Amino acid sequence: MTDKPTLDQWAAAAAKEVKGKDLTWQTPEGIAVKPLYTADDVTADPGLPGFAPFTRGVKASMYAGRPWTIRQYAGFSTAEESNAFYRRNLAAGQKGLSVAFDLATHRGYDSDHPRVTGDVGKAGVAIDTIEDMKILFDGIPLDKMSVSMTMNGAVIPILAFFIVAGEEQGVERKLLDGTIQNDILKEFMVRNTYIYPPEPSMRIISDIFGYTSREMPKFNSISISGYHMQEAGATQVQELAFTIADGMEYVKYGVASGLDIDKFAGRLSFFFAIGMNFFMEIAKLRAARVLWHRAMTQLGAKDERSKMLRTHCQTSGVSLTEQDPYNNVMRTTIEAMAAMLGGTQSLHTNALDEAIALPTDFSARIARNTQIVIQEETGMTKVVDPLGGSYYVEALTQQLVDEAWAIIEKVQAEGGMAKAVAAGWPKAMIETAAAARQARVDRGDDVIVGVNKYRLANEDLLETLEVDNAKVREGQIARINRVKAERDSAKCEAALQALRDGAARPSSLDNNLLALAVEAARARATLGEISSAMEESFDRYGTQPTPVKGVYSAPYEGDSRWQQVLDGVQAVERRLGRKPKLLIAKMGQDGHDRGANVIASAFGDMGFDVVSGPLFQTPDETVVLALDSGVDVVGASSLAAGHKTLIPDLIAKLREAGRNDIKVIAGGVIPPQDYDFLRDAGVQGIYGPGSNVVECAADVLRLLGHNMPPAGLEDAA
Ligand code: MLC
Ligand code: 5AD
Repeated sequence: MTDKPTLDQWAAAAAKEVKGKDLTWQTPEGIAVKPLYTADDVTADPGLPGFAPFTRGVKASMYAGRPWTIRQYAGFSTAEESNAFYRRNLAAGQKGLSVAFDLATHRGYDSDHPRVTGDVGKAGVAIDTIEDMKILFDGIPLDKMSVSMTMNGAVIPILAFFIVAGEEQGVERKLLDGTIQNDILKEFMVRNTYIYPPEPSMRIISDIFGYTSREMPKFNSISISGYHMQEAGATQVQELAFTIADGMEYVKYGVASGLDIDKFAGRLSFFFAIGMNFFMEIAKLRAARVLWHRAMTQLGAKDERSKMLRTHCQTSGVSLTEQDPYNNVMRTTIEAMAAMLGGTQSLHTNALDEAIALPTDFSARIARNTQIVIQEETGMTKVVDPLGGSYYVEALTQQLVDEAWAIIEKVQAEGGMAKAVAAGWPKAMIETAAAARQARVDRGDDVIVGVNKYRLANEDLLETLEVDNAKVREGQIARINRVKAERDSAKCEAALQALRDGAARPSSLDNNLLALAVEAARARATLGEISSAMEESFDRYGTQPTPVKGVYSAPYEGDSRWQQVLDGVQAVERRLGRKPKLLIAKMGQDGHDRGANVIASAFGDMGFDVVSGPLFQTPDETVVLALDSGVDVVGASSLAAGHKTLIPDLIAKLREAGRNDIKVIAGGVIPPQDYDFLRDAGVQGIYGPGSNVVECAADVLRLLGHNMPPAGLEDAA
């Protein structure tokens, strides 16, 4: 009988095969993944599903008993169109609803507000009054269908409309089933659809916890979201740590507002992104459950349901590509499998046209069927936590718990997440990770098929969804006017006045903002009116971007193309007698700022003088900033489909000011079908997802009259 081989013998055999090459993989979160895991790496017993700390899942039978909810996030144009889309999807096998609102709604503006002309109906559905909300759920019984609503800024009017829509359908509040995102801390960190400053925003959340725990026992009062952190560039450890720390902060605020922890904590839910690092994502969901159980035990919860982390997941948008978009179907399938192997309760799978536009019926069908095929054809749901006991997955789970807990402890030591967010270091950590990732992709160190490797010479145009935003806006304005004409204005004004007074006074059992807004919704107050009533006391919040320095440039040291661009910038600088100056402009209510921040960081590192414009500007405000700052180029970053309205408007206004010499370029999620339209309007460079930032800079130098050689000729140059 031969002896069992030892680990040393294995190591020697492997080293021989690869001639001594180090096979350890350093992941972006700084975890050293070894090429082999054995029983020696497993330090913790994962226990059993349905039992604390829920490593293996929150239900004993998991998907063998009931599969996760296929919950596709959707919304565009009007309530009528979105309602019809929902009904088609439900008939085709979707199980739960998830509403995407347009950015005007998110930011508390009615569709007739002058700041939102480019945004109405674009990235989601426009909702101005209870009448819109009723149409949105027409024929969809709110006591039978669970509905998620992604709303954070204008959370009070939207939840009030939802409650009153249920009421007017004949559904009692206690039967309303669903989830409201209501997670403001991550808005301040990464998603940016806040309205009010942090303090009153946290009060709103406690008021919602209070109201829903008393009145809506089946409703999940928050969806504590890491998703947007990963989309903004966070590593999995950062996503995990900041999300759990956000959850702890909300619990502390709820308790401080006088609520019993076990009365509301059972209805807190979570939301994570699932990207392409397959096993890391599976381990992340398992680690999240362990961490939440630990955190809630520490915070004094007694009921096991308060310590049970239930989560929705969405496959990663940022991992998908504009180039060769059918590859996105495979990516999404892999990510969906990671979500299910990690034990999610609910899942959205992205459509293949993610990097270009909102889903069409066709792309939404493939996305939905990705989940249906996994559930109904593969047998994968039959066994609970099938990866439980995998040496690698168990070891990685434990490692993620340890790494994330270290960050959570740092947050706690500094007084909690609200303070950390105000201090800004979590955001800076995420932006650093984002800039580092962009550099790895641009240099080809991280492979993206079809983008920096195996790129197609010619791409076919994909048919995409287009929303006629002017038409939607007209229709919405007509409906707002009708509602205002038909309502009892004295009653509506009294309800709004009560809300104003309520916002001016501290929260209490009988001064609850949601309860007051429900009255205003019944009286047909608009979303904008309800938001403004609170804004009078709370004020509107804004921030200034602060791009990180030296992160993008670090891996480029000694790179000849990089040097060529630096030389180009200096040549232009000598000619102008100052550095070339670029304004990064964010116009409209689009708060997606990962791209803008990464560009600002990278261009800064290359020697450009970069002005990072604030979020939510109008074209007029952008022109003023461009002129006051004396810029040579304006780069408009657009990810929410406002580009066809806002960028031409910007160019027209620059021309009116007599400044045709200022070059305008555009970047972000812009369908290639729109390129000619934008070029005709005067845009001189368009950079979609997957653009190499160093080459964008080379282009800008050409625009500024520098004779920049094409890439690949640096040795000859
Ligand atoms: C589940 N159930 C079981 C079971 N599995 N019962 C017996 N045996 C089993 N095996 C029960 C549950 O206990 C529950 O009942 C009921 O079935 C429903 O299951 P669930 O697991 O709670 O699922 P669901 O209702 O879908 O709720 C999932 C959730 C919720 C808790 C994660 O918060 C949710 O749906 N979130 C979705 C969030 C979302 O879609 N966000 C979109 C963001 S997009 P009971 O009675 O116990 O409740 C975005 C993009 C952007 O943010 O930026 O714009
Ligand atoms: N419809 C469908 N999906 C949407 N997303 C955002 N808005 C919509 C919408 N209106 C998805 C995208 C994006 C993520 C935040 O949510 O996948 O990456």
